[in-house]
Amino acid sequence: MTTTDVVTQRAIDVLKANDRGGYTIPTDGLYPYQWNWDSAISALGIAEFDLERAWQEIETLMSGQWASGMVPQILFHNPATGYFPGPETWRCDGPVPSSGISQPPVAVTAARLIWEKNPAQGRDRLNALVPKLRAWIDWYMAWRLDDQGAIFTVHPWESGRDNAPDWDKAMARIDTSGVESYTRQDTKHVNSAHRPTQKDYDLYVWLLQIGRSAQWDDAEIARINPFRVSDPLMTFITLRAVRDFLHISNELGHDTTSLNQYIETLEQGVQTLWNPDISAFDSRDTSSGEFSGSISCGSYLCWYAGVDHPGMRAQLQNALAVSKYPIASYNLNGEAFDPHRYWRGPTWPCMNLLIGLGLAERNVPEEPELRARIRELLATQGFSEYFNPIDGDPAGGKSFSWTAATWLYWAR
Ligand code: 9WN
Repeated sequence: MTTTDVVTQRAIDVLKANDRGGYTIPTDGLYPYQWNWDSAISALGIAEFDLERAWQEIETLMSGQWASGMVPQILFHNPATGYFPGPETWRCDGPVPSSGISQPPVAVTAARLIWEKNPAQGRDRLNALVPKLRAWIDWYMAWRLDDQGAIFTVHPWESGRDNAPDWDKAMARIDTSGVESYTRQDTKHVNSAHRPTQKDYDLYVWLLQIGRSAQWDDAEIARINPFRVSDPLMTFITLRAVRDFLHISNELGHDTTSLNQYIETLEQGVQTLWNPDISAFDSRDTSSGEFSGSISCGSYLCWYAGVDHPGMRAQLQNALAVSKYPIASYNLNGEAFDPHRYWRGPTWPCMNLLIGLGLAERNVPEEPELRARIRELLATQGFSEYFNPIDGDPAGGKSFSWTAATWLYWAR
C-alpha cells in the first residue's frame, strides 16, 4: 500500500466509526449528534466509497426540516450525553428534536455533487429531495436576507464560525446580564484555551434564550433579536447553493421560479460586503452598517460562489506566503489573531475544501499549491478538527468526520 492508500483507509475508517446509522457525528464525545454542514461535507467524503450511504446522510439531515423550510444546525436523533446545549435547552418542536437555528446550506451543493457522481442512480433520490432543498433556499431568502442582498446570521452558531472576530463588535453592544446559569461540556473534552471564551458562551446562550422566548417564530425573532451580522461565508455559500439548485432544477425539469432573481440579488449582495479598507470581503453589522475589519476563511469563498476578485487573489497569494498551512480562519496579521483559539486563527481543512473547490472550478493557479499544503498537513498530522496555521499542531476533537472527508474528496 502507498502512503496515500494508508491515509485514505484511515479517513474511511474515521467516517465509518462516526456513523451512527443513517447519520454521521462530527466526532465522538465532543459532538455526539448530527450537525448540518458537517453532514454535507461528510457526505462528499462518504460518496467516495459508498454512494448510497452518502445520499442517506443528506436525506437524514433533511428529515429534520421544519414546516417553515428551516433545516436545523443540530438534529438530536438519539439521546446522548456530553454536549451543551441539548434538546431540553433549545425546546424546539420540529419533526426531529433539534436546535432552533440553521447552518450554511452546503448540503444543497453536496446533493448536486453527489448526484453528478452517478446521475442515473441518483435521479430518484435527488428528485425526492428537490422540494425540501427548495423550501430551505426560500427560507434563507425570506428570513436571512438583509436590505442590501447579503445573508446575515442571527447567532454565531448559525454561521458555523462560532467565535470568529467577525462578531466582536456586534457582540460588544449586547448586554447578556439576563443569561441563565448553564454548564459547559465542551471544555471537559478539549483544551479550554482552544475554545470560545466564557463571555462568548454567555452571548450564545443569551441569544438562544431570545429565540426560545420567541418560540422560534421567524417573524418574532426578526423583531426581537439584536444580533444580525451579514456574513461573506453565509452569502457565498447561499449564492452557490442557489446556482447549484437552479442547475439541478433545469436538469430534472423542476420549477425555477425566482431562482434567477435570487442569484441576481445575492450577486449584488456579495459586492456590498467588499471592505476597501482591508481589501477583502468582510462581515457587516446590519444595525450599525459597520464592517468588522476581518479577513477570514469566509472571505476566500468568493470563487466557490462563482465570484472572481483580483483583490482576493492578492490575499490568497499573501496567505500562501505568510503561513505554511493556509487558509487560516482569520488573517495572521489581524489584531485578534490567535493560532490556537478555534475560529480566531487555526486552519480548518473543511473550509479549505470549499475554498479549493472554488479555486479549481475557476482555474485559479494557486489551487494545486493550496491542496498540496493541506494534503501534507492531513497526511502527517491526522484528521483533527483544526490546526495551528504556522506549525500545523493539531487541536480540538480528534478523528473528525469533515476533516477525513476533506482528504477523501479533495486533498488526497
Ligand atoms: C456549535 C460541529 C460544529 C461545527 C461548527 C463548529 C462547532 C458547535 C460547538 O462544531 O460548533 O455548532 O458547540 O462548538 O464551530 O462549525 O458545525 O463540528
